[in-house]
Amino acid sequence: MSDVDAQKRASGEAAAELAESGMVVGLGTGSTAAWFVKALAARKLDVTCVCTSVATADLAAGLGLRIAELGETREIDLTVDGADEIGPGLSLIKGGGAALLREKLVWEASKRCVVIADAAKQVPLLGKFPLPIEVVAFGHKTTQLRLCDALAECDIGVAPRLRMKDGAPVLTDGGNVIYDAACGRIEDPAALAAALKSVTGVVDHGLFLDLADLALVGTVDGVIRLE
Ligand code: ABF
Repeated sequence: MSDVDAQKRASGEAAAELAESGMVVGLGTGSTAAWFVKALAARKLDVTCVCTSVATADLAAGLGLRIAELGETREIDLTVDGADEIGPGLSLIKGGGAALLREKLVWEASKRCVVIADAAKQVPLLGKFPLPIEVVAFGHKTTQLRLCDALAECDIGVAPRLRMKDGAPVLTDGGNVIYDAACGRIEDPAALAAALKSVTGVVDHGLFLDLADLALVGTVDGVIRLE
């Protein structure tokens, strides 16, 4: 197992210790979240899980976890999920796994959100990881033009690129497309978030601001807590 995988595993397993029987637990998406799901299942707790993607739902069901749809349970007690970048104030970039919309919906419905990651995800300033932006598929090329204008208004002079796989646009679980904006440096995440959400055709974006309550980061010296 690589150092990065070991760090992801350690952070996921540490997060699994936060769960208790009787809880409603939100399950994130990605390889780090998968370690959490496996560790949670191994604890054989009496929990009900709400999943942030079809992929996570498949993993959780295969491990025997009870699954419910978002909104069909009482409030979510604890959501644990990965991230692509962890910046100042636990500001995050998420969406590398194309699950940002369902992730954000589950996070917004949770009492407590814990982000898990390997050490490389922690950055002094958000933006090196291209910012995922979820866009309605209908007329998305026209939306991309308006996205360029919105980014320019935030002094980010880049053109977001349509995420492709095997020669076709990547579609999210919700049937939308993803544009990735290689911002480089995001000096004012809140301003950028507001500008992106004002663009007709944009469903949401990968800036998770003021949503994480705790980060558990796997490092060479063990798991550190960031609050
Ligand atoms: C998911 O986890 C995504 O939002 C994010 O892009 C991804 C990180 O993937 P990994 O844990 O595999 O590095 O929540």
